[in-house]
Amino acid sequence: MKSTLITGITGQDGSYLAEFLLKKGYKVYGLKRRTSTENNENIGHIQNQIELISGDLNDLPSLIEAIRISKPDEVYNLGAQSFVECSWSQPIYTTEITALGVTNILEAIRLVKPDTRFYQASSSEMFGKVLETPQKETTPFYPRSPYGVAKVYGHWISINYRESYNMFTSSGILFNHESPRRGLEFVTRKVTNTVAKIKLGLEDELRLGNLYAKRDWGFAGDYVEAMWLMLQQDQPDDYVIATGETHTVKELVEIAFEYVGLDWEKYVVTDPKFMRPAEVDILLGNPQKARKHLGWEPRVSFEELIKMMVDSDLAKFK
Ligand code: NAP
Ligand code: G4F
Repeated sequence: MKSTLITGITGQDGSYLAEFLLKKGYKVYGLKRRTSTENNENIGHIQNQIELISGDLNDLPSLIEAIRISKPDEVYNLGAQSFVECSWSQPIYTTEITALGVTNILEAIRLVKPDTRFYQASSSEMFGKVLETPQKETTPFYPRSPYGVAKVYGHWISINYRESYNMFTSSGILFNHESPRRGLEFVTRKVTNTVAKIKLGLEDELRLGNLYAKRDWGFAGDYVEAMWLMLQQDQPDDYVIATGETHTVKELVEIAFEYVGLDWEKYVVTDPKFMRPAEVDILLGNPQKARKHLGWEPRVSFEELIKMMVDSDLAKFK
């Protein structure tokens, strides 16, 4: 039985990946930081099949202990301060977790079990003010937020451990991926959750920032399979994971409102509070390399994704 350690197991991707690896027959360990109130919403349904280890990406001894306990064949480093907007109000914390946290977990692996295969959750946010469209593995980075800068560090330190210590480290440069388990602060879930509330008479407006930003949005359930595939290859490498389609926030809003039979223009209010100091205007990924080498394809379309999320939020409030 293969053993795996997932950091960020309580998050959106961590929960889908844990489900995926359990089905593959893995022994699944999850690193979980201490919180004063329970936040096991995403993993409650599998909690008796996984083992949680208390630790924090900012605390090297706890990571060393987590590697000692789990003796992992594979580590998936999904833990991060992952909300871009928050990275301007908490830039140092974001750097400590999203950037230095990667070195901490790599050091723990190097010291305790250097033959562990390592996945780093890199991000399309690294492309930022894009220097080429569509973006691929060789597109230069131009991050536009403290989060994006931290992810560039995490990406390069993973490559550096591959080259310095011959460790098996692969990074997935994942474009935005969403699901009913997405945090409420991200734009897709904010929209689908508020649309459900408006439909049920629980809310009467949706306040948003930039409606013209474009993102390449896919389904998180599809994307965790790509993470696993990367660690099954003969050689470590980095891959863009995306759908190859881009849509504006406005299109997302239109689809969600139309699905419940409402006119979005009656409810959406633009609020400068949600505008960012520096925006990423367009992301569009080229997943050709993943298609060719991993045999990976996204399955859920943009429209299906939004409808799935609206349905889930409607069911929750009903
Ligand atoms: P998420 O839902 O925000 O989950 C983040 C996870 O990290 C949570 O489990 C969180 O724990 C944990 N975490 C935060 N700070 C930590 C710390 N100091 N020590 C240990 N764990 C900590 O994010 P996601 O959407 O699943 O994304 C997973 C990873 O992929 C992240 O690294 C993200 O930056 C990256 N990524 C995401 C996307 C996307 O579109 N979703 C795209 C590209 C890259 P709590 O539950 O305690 O907060
Ligand atoms: O949903 P978002 O907050 O996601 P963002 O900033 O693209 O970051 C996500 O994807 C990255 C991959 O590219 C990940 F690395 C990162 O961890 C995270 O998962 O915002 C998407 C777009 C932005 O352009 C934002 O300005 O939506 C725009 N937007 C417009 N109004 C809004 C809002 N975003 C949020 N969160 N809230 C709004 O009211």
